[in-house]
Amino acid sequence: MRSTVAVALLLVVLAVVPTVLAVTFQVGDTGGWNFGVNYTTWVGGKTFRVGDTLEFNYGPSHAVFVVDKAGFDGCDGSRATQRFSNRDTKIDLTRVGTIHFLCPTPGHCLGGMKLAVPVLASSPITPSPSPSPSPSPSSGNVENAKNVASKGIMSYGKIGVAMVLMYGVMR
Ligand SMILES: *[C@@H]1O[C@H](CO)[C@@H](O)[C@H](O)[C@H]1NC(C)=O
Ligand SMILES: [Cu+2]
Repeated sequence: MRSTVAVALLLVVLAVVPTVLAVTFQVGDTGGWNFGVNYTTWVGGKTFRVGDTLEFNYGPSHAVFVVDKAGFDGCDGSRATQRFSNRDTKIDLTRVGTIHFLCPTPGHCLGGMKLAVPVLASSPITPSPSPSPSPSPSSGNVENAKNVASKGIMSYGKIGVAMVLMYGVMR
């Protein structure tokens, strides 16, 4: 009986820990995947890592194509490797490197519906110590620090939920 509880607790911990630092980004924030959002600006200051997810929300006049850099630069979706039009598209970031997207509706990519997301390696479980102050800290560093901080808060939240679950199991 006790060992069953112990195994259950272990499974909860194993299920929670790997996802502690994973983040789902709403592409375009409240603007979604749409006209009128500058996706270069949206990407700026964010840190994307393997294990994170991009969520595209959009209306029926749009779609999401995954293209290579040439397709991105030329707004050419004809050689897309993935095509989605389900209005709520979740893309798991599984590889380091830049992943490119565009909307294939005529004129939309040229109008700005294109997105290039630089993906870094997955973050370690424990956040690395903040870099020592350099003579001219860039605003990028500040943004990164904020990102790490919010991920840290998120992980505490999930650990808190796990502890509440464990408490329920143990009672
Ligand atoms: C988006 O904003 C960047 C600056 O952050 C600017 O260089 C670029 O021209 C803008 N793109 C569009 C389509 O307005
Ligand atoms: Cu579109």
